[in-house]
Amino acid sequence: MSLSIKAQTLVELEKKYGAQNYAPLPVVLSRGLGAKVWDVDGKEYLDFLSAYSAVNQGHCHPKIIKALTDQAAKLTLTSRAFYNDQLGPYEKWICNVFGYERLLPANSGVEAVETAIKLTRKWGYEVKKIPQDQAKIIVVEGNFHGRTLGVISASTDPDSRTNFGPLMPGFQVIPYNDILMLEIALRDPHVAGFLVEPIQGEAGVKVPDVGYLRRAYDLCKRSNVLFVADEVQTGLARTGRMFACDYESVKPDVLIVGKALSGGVLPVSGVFASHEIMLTIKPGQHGSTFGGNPLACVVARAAIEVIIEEHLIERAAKLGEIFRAELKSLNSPIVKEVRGKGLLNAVEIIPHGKNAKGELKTAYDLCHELLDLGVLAKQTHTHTIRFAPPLVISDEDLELGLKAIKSVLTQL
Ligand code: IF1
Repeated sequence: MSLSIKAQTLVELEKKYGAQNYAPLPVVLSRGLGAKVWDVDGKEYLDFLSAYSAVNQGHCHPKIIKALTDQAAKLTLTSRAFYNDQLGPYEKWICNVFGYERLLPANSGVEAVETAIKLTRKWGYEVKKIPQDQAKIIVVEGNFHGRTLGVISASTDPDSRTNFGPLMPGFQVIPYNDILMLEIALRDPHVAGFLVEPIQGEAGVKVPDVGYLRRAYDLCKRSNVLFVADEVQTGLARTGRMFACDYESVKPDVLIVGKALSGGVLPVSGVFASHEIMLTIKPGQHGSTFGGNPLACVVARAAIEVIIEEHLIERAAKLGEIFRAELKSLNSPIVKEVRGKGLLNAVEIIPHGKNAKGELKTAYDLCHELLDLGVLAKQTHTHTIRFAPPLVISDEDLELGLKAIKSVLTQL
């Protein structure tokens, strides 16, 4: 489908003036509400990406927007050089909701991950007494924790790391979903933490074996190592629980939250931990200009209230079962696997047919076909399409989206 002049003009501006660190699908969006977005020509789409699970509450949720606009007219940012009237009440409220003693507020997801890494190392030196500069953090193959130099140093994806060196030492990589390898890695007395996504998002929605998280947590406790969960993408009702770790009643020592913490309205993230862990960072040892700003506090509280008030946890669990069952029942010859939890799902396809260039079709080609059918989805790696609609999607719209996805998956 070719773009209109209006859309093409906007694309050209990005191509001419912007860094080219993305290759977006050929669609130019201008409005969103709930599970729907509209392009500049008024065409309607169902959003099956949710900005990578940042829009769990749906686009422009009225309650969140009202919280944003009311506070924006009062006070948006003071810096942490002073107190403000929103941060303390927000910290108390959200720590109570999530069951933690303390919050370190941040902005982007990767900033929260970097903060968690610093916190884990600090605890390692000052509580576990690991020799200076010897602290290690265990990570897993296929991890994705963001794009800053610290976390790409843990990455096993060449696209994330090549020619960004020298990288940061102190990470030990083991296979995902491999308890024996974790047990062996934990024998090293210099390990401070184990950083892991409860379900690997970018790796293609890789769900570990039942019991993996629980056994990993228990092994960490036995080795006096912090279990650090990156729930930036899996958190906040996306997988059918408030956090994916809840499926195994695992309460991470350090919990990293982002994306839907603001409902996609502005960057809000945070790190949750106990007094003992959190208070290893003293005044002047960490911070950020916007971290804990009053606007973020009121937006985040509204975003979490929406999840609770609209029962989005249960909704994600219910709709996710329907979604996976309907795709599995297709028995499509081009579907290798349907996997996920709640409304974080992915379909791995078998290359098939021919695209316009006469090459074997990949997930990218199917995403283009879905675009023409009014469904926005994005491939992750060559043969996997992630499907993650806003959790507020109606039953009818889920069925509409499924109809388009099924038609693309059953074409031969
Ligand atoms: C991009 C991927 C998803 C994340 C987890 C931390 C972060 C992310 C588990 C960092 C961010 C985003 C980054 C965004 C696309 C998207 C993504 F494809 F890159 F890998 F979701 F899977 N932990 N994921 O998924 O959070 O700093 O971005 O707020 O880089 O294009 P951030």
